[in-house]
Amino acid sequence: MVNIQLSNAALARMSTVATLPDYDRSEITPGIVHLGIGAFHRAHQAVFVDDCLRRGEKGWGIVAASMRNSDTRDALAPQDNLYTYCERGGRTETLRVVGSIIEIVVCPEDPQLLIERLCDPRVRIVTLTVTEKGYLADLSARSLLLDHPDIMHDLANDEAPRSIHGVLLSAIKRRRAEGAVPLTLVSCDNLPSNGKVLKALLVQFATLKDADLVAYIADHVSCPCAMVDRIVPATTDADRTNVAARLGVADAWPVVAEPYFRWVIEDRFPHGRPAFEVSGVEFVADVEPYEHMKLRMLNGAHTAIAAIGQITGLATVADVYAEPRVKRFIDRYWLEVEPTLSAGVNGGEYVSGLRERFANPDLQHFAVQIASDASQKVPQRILAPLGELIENGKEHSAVLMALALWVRSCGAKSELGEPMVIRDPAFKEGTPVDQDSLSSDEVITRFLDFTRVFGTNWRESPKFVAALAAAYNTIRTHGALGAIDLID
Ligand code: CS2
Repeated sequence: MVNIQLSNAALARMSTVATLPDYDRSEITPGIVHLGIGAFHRAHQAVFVDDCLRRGEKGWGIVAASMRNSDTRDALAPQDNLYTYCERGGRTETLRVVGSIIEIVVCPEDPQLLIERLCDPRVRIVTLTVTEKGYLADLSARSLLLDHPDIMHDLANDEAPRSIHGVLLSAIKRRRAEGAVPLTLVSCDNLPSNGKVLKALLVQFATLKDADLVAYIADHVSCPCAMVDRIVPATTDADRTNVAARLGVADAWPVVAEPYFRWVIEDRFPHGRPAFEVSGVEFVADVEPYEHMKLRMLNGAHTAIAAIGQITGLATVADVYAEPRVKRFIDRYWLEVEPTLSAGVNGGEYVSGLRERFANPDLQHFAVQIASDASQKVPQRILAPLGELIENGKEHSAVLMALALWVRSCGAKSELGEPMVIRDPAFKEGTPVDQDSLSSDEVITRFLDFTRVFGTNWRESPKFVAALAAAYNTIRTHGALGAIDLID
């Protein structure tokens, strides 16, 4: 049992098993505000910022914000916001204590403090990982959910914004009045054209709340698109125990990730940025080809694997992917999707990497985690390539099957007869379908009425409706593994 806790003071006494911050943390000043401090940020962007601080770029400390609850702040504040980044793959594990987060604020507790931090003239960049649902938007229509309580609240009130849009608009307005440089906003969420989407939503929000800011945002607030790639499973208690045993100090919330990473960003930072390229971050003129490849190949396959895990009771990606029928199916899936990728990216090379990454047995990446909020992931991951394949008359049985698997994974029970755990509030509100009491055709008809996923076009195609119902029916009849095995 380890009873010393990670902190600045503890660093001096720690063993050399981990790489420790080799810079004076008291000299670091804020340059970035991050919205959405989850494990992903701490295993990706915060590590690259830590690299910059190690190289002496002291002006890029991160003030991180939670947009929802205080869990991360409560865990990390007693440890001076230090935490362990644990890189796991190929039977090796390296530990690194990351010092780049200098403060954590909790928006619902004190939104004005967050706005204060965003208005610090030294801050020039805001990064975001608030997940798909954090944009409070119908993403296919690139339009705000105007009936969402947080949007309604933020449109009507100035004092205590709840949404990213309310918070950002308040900060943009105040910075402009105070003469601070405009912020550069970098969405690091898994959305196609994430920077463009963020900007369009902010402009829409400003049009409704403060029309005076519309032109300013359009002309001065840069929102580069970014593609982020690293698999970061949720931390488990076993991870905490393991990290504490190796470090010799307790860490309330370490993060675990695979060695692979990629961060491709459009280089539009008019007011400066850290020299991330030294750490291997790629700056390009157009992110779209990379983001298409990643969303469609990695995330699409992830969503299919997660659905199979949910249906069959296989717990982790590695468990599901160890099943030869799944490997074959996912290979087929990638083969079908590849023609939808832009020229200039190497889909084949990416796929070879994915085979290894999905098989990584050291990552406990649970299907239920990836399946969460699936209704907000399916459109960009599966429906987008499926639509293009159908339109171009290309083979798409595996992609269609992935969609049917998602539908089946929203049923009440798994194939083991256990209640399905569905963490997808938007889906639950939108489509209360009792699959067991309906025919396959009826289930699909009901699903296709869920327009936030499907829009209105898919249900208009009788051929597609029948094909999806047939794929879904195969899963009902033969089970998930049996159904994917039937694809020739
Ligand atoms: C996953 C992603 O949970 C999910 O939806 O597909 O978090 C995935 O692990 C990352 O995008 C990998 O970069």
